[in-house]
Amino acid sequence: MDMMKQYELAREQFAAYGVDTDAAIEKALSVPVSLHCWQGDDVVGFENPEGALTGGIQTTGNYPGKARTPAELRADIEKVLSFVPGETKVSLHATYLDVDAPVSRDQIGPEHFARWVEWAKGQKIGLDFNETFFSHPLSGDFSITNADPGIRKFWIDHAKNCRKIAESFGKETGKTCVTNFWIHDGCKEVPVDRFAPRARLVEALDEVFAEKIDPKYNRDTLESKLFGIGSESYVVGSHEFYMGYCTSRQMMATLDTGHFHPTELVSNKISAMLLFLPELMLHVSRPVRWDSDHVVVMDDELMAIMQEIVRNGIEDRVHIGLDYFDASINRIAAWTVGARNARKALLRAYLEPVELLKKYEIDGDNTSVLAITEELKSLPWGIVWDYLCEKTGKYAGRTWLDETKKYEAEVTSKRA
Ligand code: RNT
Ligand code: ZN
Repeated sequence: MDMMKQYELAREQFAAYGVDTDAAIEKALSVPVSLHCWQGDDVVGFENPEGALTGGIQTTGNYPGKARTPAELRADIEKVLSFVPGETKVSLHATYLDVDAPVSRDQIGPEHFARWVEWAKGQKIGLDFNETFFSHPLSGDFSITNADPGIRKFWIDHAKNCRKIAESFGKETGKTCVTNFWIHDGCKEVPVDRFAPRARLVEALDEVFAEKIDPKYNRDTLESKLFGIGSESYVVGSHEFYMGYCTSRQMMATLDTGHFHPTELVSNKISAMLLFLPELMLHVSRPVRWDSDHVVVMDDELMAIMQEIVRNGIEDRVHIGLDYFDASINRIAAWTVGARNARKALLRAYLEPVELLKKYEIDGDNTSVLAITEELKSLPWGIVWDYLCEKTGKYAGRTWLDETKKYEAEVTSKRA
């Protein structure tokens, strides 16, 4: 049966629940999803390609073919973009600067990202940004919260410069940049003084954010973490720390799905936090037993997160970004699987009869809520997804994988 016929049958099945599949497709395509540049080269960046990854994060695997230069990374991202439907942004880290001679992190500016901006304009996509506090000689256990004022100043300058870069991204691309601060600072054992580094973090952040930047161009967000490798006992920027900081400063906070106790769910934090914060950023990842950053799959938590956004109509207040890094499989495929899953989960969320379910719930008809939500799980949403991909020219079904294998044979496998 051809796809159009299949789609028409699927459309009827959803219509029986009062769901308009065409409208769902349009909405699912319109929500921005930010593609993280660091899946392409195992979070190495171009500042020091020989340098070790520090800060308590780790990639495992040595699948051949990672990008070695900004040009290679851009080519790989273009490949991924050709497989991923809908409004997509690209998220850069400060260490992904594109320069001919080394630049110190406290000296970086918009000019060091000019080639990325030109490229983004050509692709008609927006850019997001991340400060890089890890993988640097001055970033051991404590970077911006270091007791040494000189080290603190270095990172404060880095952060201030990054905000100017982010502002330029917003101005140049015409799409608001979201700048994420993830500060790994912490330690293996419980420190005698837990207060002082946290007090220094407040002071440093206040200095970094003292300069107001038009939110049309850049918005800053702060990412908490429970623990990392080597910072098992104490992380300065914990969830409670940023909850307090962001609430008192009315700033955005980032929730990474891997940064909490294994039984805590980010999907259940969104509504609670948005009653006190203006906006949230999500780092959609997949923790396997710990913050392992596995490729995002279509699991219950991914669905629950997208349902929270769609059921509550908070698309404008929640920024969706991907954050994982798998070096054990083809990196283009890793990127594509996760990015397509995020979009697919959004589509599935838009295919729910939300008003109907809310009405059952308010009427106390929990029987219908359970029965209908379970029935919805086996409706032919996969056909609607294939149709969405076909309609946008982004490869229905597994066809993108054949293209990825071709690109591997012709391009990535030839990289030393
Ligand atoms: C680390 C954080 C952070 C990083 C990226 C590379 O635990 O999740 O977001 O993954 O900045
Ligand atoms: Zn993250």
